[in-house]
Amino acid sequence: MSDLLFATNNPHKLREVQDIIGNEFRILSLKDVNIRDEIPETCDTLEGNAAQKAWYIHEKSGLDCFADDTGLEIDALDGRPGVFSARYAGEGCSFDDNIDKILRELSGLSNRTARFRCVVCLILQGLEHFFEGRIEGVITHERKGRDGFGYDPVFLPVGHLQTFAEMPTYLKNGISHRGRAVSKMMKFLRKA
Ligand code: ITT
Repeated sequence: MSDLLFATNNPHKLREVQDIIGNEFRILSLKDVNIRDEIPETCDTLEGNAAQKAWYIHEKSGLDCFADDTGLEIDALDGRPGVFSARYAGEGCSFDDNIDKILRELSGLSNRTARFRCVVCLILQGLEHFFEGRIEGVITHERKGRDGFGYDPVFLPVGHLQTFAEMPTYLKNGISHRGRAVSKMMKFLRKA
């Protein structure tokens, strides 16, 4: 089984990706390789940030690795929070602060369509490869469910009756932006 280092400081993402990949590869965390850095994320696109995170950790560790940058794009907010999803309500804000902010901005608006877009950048033998996954949905009027993380309690994927936070992880992973992007990466790795 090969090792692949996942360049993330988000433990929720790590758990999801370990579940998606199963035991085909062993996913190493930054803890496993003793890297405790705050990874720089200063680009204004998901692609740019995914590449920045992956190269930063590749250069530190010398290992094949990948990073994921994800944004929630809300149509009525011209695609915000998008690349600013993590700190939408300000530096040091919580998931709850971010949800409160989007619910406030959407209040009174009938168009609540949105999508999660996830870009994975894989550095394999010194070359970068990109994989994208997206899922369309709507932003609910209130939080529902306790699982997942981030904006999951207010994201209702199209064709489903449960928000991402109400679904068991395997169901979210089966249809999610991250599940789709990582599955594309796996397909590529099987052939590499
Ligand atoms: P790393 O950069 O260390 O991977 P991060 O949390 O900063 O962790 P992102 O910049 O990609 O990662 O994530 C932006 C934010 O988008 C994240 O903090 C969550 O609030 C939200 N988010 C990402 N994936 C999500 C998901 O699957 N469900 C709900 N919200 C998600």
